[in-house]
Amino acid sequence: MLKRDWPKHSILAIAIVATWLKTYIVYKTSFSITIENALQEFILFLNPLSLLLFVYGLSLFFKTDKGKNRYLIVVSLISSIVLYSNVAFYRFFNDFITLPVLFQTENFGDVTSSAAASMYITDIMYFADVIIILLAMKFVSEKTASVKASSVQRKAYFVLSAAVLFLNLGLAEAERPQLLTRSFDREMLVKNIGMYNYHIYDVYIQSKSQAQRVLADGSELVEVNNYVRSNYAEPSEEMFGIAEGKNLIVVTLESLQTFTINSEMNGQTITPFLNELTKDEDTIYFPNFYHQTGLGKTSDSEFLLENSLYPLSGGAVFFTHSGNSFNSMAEKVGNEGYFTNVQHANTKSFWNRDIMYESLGVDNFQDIQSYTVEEGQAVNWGMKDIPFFEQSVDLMAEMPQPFYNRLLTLTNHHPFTLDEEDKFISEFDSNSGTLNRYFQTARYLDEAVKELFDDLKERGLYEDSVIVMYGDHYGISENHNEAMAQYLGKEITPYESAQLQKVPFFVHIPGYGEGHVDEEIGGQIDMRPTILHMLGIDSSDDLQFGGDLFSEEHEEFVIFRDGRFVTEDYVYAGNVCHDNGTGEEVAIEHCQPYIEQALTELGYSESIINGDLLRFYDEKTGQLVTKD
Ligand code: GP9
Ligand code: MN
Repeated sequence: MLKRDWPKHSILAIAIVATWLKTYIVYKTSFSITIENALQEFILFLNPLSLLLFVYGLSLFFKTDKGKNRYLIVVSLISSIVLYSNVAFYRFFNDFITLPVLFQTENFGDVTSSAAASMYITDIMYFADVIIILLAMKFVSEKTASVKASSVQRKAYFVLSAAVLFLNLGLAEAERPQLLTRSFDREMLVKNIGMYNYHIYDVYIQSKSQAQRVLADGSELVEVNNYVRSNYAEPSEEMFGIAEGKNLIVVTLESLQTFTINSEMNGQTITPFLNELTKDEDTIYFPNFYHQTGLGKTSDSEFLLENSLYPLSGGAVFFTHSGNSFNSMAEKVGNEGYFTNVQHANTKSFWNRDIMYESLGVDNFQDIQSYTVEEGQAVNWGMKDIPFFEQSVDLMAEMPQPFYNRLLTLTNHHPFTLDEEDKFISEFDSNSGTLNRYFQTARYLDEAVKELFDDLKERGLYEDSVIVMYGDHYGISENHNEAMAQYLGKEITPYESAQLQKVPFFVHIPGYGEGHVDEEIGGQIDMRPTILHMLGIDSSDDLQFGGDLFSEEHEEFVIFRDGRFVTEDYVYAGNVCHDNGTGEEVAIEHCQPYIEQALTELGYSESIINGDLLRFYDEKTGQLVTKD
């Protein structure tokens, strides 16, 4: 029946329609793209078309059927691979792929294996268009032997494809003004210009940032420097130098969010030890502290900690700019005679840490090679936190003092699996296994921290140290909103989502005696100045965007990496200005000045990184230097 004469270029038309519809179906089924109105839905539906028309259309230049068919198959395969890679990546990272991630050479193996864990045989459906095109080639015979289109036809065809592109861009511009110049949000890009165009845009942006480094000459720093100077917060007299000469131990609490602290799940306490700390006389606890990480997750939090710069909007800065000059906290305390070290029981190349730590001036990195993982001591991503802390403290006891040592935990990491003997509480009962298990791994992490404190005391390291602990980023993504809503007993609106980006921040100073809960609103960008000042190290000449949380002058304005922000009065999320407290929408004018400032600040930070501008800055004198 199919073997009758079909109109000319039927196969081309089938290919375009098949890939177009498939892409739209994949958008709807495999990503959580928020659609607010019919126009947005229409843009989403339309957006794959322009590029498909263009790229498939190039087949019109082929002289033979065979060449044309081969080309169509190759295009459909490549587009399917691009789309499917995004699906697999999204399942794990809740984000779309950006080019630098693909250059994550060694580490990419680990990340892909994590993404591979969420691949299924039924995923073959993501290649449905390739199959349809193959079938069409087998069963459809086109009317004329010669497939070559006349040049007039071709011209008309490409004018049509350009028209679709302009229609798409026009609608996108109407829907989201300045999308391409201002957007920090990949979802917004995919939603408006489509997955395929987004990747082209991404390639463009990444090449541009490479070019930026080459072209930068340091003059850009003048403006940034003025901005940073005018925002500098004088240290608090009481806290400056409070931990001078002490060892500095910074613990990264993997995926720990503030909603677990001082709360219960089905009558069970989630973090008993950390709860005690919030009331402890030697601890200052910050409940209004936010993570500011992007795609680089843990590594972004490390970047914020070390540099008080924002991580990048696209890709992990640990990968893309590990060759840059930095003025890290490690380097600074190192200059004060500290031995600097990082402990993390994972392969050294993960997040490109081995290379980046060199750039950050970390003296030594104890990776998985420094640990002995006995039978039963590994789960999920690797070594369990309890034996990790135990061995870490042994290693710490050998270090020259004073030291600045960071410990990166791992057990409370997606997919939050544990051995039976490490489950101290039972699972939650929502429809999300991820959230259900998260409470148990968070409880395990809490237990591990308790043992860390004990181990430090046993080893005589505790008294001479200050212990800082922070949650690195969310553990529960928006994919689990329904389950989170069940747990919190309220709907997860964009406002609530922003609140869920709170991560705990603890400053524990043995012998301090004036511990309290500090309600100051802050973020990870503030850690560096806060800590440096506690150690009695001046940071007034540093190019950093954060401020000392203990300072009277600290500004309560936390900018998320994606452009959302929180101030004392407002929360800007989902492009809406909310009252910080009730969550109710308020007039956008209230947020407007902060929207501008957030964009400026993120832009400055981005230009420092992209232009590798710190190579033009002499941190000892606070002066700009003109040559490389
Ligand atoms: C990996 C660990 C976890 O070494 O830091 O990384 P994450 O996925 O949380 O960024
Ligand atoms: Mn992490």
